[in-house]
Amino acid sequence: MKLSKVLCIGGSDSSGGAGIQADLKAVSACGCWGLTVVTAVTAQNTKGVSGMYPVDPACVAKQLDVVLSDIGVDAIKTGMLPTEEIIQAVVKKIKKYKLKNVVVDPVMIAKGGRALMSGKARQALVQVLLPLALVVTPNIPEAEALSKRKIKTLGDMKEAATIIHKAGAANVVIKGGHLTDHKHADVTDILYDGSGYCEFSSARIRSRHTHGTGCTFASVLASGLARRKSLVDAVLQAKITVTGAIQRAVIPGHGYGSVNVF
Ligand code: PXL
Repeated sequence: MKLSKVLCIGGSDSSGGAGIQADLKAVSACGCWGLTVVTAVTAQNTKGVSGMYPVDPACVAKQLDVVLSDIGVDAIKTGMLPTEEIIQAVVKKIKKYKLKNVVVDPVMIAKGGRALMSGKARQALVQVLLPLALVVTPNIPEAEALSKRKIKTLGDMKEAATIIHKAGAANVVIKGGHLTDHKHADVTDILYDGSGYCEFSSARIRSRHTHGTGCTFASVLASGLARRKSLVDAVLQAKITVTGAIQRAVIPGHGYGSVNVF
């Protein structure tokens, strides 16, 4: 069988729940081969992030060159990109190697509130990385930051998706888990492709043990694309997998638990 390869570009989470550790677990659960380019090392446990150390952009560029010149990839997923210089390095290599199936998870803030990206990096993400994305996967706070709009309802989510699409991403998935509009018992994620919306709903699971949901979602989505699923099928698979992973969450420490993809 052909090996489907997914390159995960992001930060290390020493607690094992999010970041490239979550990415590798998700990609492996999907039967794909995961490759990693580390952009930052975080020192964190289940109670929060206590240190954040960006990697030298030249080191990011070197990791990308060596894997892409030899191994090649079927899809890539970006997560934590802490600085503008690292984003520029990633963008340069996406262009150099003409990478397709680019999934951008616009990681901005950790669950405990710690910023994982500088203000300048946010701007660079919108200006130079979003235009290269096949799909971008913000949660509600990230979609609010990207669209500069408050999101309270499903209608607001749809409006924000059109704004983020206009900013350059070919397709936009907004995940509804953080929606405060608790009129609905369901969590609805939306996919907007520039012409229409697809809605993906599941029953809300009330849990605080959700560390790693965003990384897992985007990695399963990238794995689906690597395996040549349609975008709609890959998003559906991501939704189903993350919902199950929240139900099976593990609580390895004394704070928040993490999703469990296996
Ligand atoms: O879930 C976002 C995320 C991504 N990458 C790293 C993280 C986190 C959240 O804590 O630590 C490395």
